[in-house]
Amino acid sequence: MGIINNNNIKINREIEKVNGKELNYSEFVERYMDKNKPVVLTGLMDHHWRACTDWVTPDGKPNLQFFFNHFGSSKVQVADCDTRDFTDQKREEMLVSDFLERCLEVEGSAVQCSNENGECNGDSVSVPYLKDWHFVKEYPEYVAYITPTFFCDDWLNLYLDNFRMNTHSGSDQQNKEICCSDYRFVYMGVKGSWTPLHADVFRSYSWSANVCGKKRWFFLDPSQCHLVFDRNAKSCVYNIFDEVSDSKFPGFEKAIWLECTQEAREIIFVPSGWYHQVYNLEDTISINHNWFNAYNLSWVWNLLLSDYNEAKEYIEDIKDICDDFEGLCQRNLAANTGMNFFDFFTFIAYFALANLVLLCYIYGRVGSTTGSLSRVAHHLSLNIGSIRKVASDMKHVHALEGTRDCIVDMIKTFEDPRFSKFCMQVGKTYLMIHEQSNLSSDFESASLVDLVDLCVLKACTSSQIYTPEDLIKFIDNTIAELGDINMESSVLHVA
Ligand SMILES: O=C(O)CCC(=O)C(=O)O
Repeated sequence: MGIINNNNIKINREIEKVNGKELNYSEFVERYMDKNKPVVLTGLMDHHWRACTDWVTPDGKPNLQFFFNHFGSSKVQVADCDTRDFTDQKREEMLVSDFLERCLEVEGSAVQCSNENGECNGDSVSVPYLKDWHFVKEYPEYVAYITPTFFCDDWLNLYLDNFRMNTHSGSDQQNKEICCSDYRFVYMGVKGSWTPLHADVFRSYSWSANVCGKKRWFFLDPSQCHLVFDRNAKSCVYNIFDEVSDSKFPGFEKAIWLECTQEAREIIFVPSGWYHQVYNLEDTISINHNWFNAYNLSWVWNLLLSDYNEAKEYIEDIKDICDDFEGLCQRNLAANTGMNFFDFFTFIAYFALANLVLLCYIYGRVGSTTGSLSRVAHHLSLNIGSIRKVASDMKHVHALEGTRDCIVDMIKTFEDPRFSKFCMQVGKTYLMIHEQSNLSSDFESASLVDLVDLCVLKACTSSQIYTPEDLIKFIDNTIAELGDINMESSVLHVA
């Protein structure tokens, strides 16, 4: 398709739409996740999603009464789509019941959206949009949906189900404020509600499933993202349908967008670093997860590094009068970005350890990594390779050199019941993804010693990891110890 000019933006083509039932896991990885390419998937939201029945009326609208009766007392964040607050919309905390009343008010008012760009006419009643509702955390017993297998290799949520982020960020109060319990959300918005232009938190992937309603998405390939920033590469266009100042955003007109309309029961995969703006064309409920894994881990590290440099530059003038300038930079990074270098390093160290434990398990169980578990072993090797590569990039960062805090103490970690549970969950996830769930009972055990001979791992290095070099050494020693395991070349030969 040629370039269409939609108001002031150029749209090149639509996002591919594929029947998810006709795609297997490795095809999804190869065509979309690894290539960092968006896709709309149909056929993955069957009737076994409780959300698709309980939350929707027979005529396909959000069942407001159901939410009122069952979840009315939940506290949620509601954006006022008409009011900008820096880079986001103004948000207010309120009860779900109050949000639902606002939705009814909007429905009863004269406000109607005149076109599919979400532009409204008539008297302005602010358009409410419930966002970022941690529904799974709040209602763990109510299983509203099953995460499709394509999106299960989710390190972010697996980690946060067992550990907290920001444990190195200062006071407890600050921890409470910053701490994000998970990145699994429900969104609910009336027709005309929308989300301004942004790229996702941590430059993670996201998937977004329409339980009911319809969304229109506009995407910008990461290679073009500089075009929506100002000359200083600091501030980003807020709404691509505003009059965008040519002198402030000189590249904007050159940007070429992709678009798509996502219908009810379709899921969109949003790759890392793609800026996007989204409109609800109808009253819509969606489920939305952010996640990352071996394929986009370097995006997360690169974002942290660039946000850190920016945070540091911002307070450079107080460097000489600040007792702990580096600590302040890290606290600011955690507050602004959601994690700092130490959170991230702890995160990757735990994942490295868990993946190595699981490789030892496979080796101990079947004596090699060929045979039925070979795809799982391949996946674990790929994970370790990706972590090693990122750790290798981290080596050069001054802020992480010679840190005096031990990031991971292996002995203590192996004894920590949270780590055992984490390993079991990671193990079960890969068995499920690679259709080996018949072995899942191995991961019902509460203790790691039932799973693997920890001596192999304990023998590999000193028990404490302080720096990226320590982590790399630990990985290399363990791989060497496991000897003839058929590891990915990426594990062994990363510079
Ligand atoms: O559905 C929306 O309004 C926004 C969702 C979004 O931006 C995302 O999934 O990253």
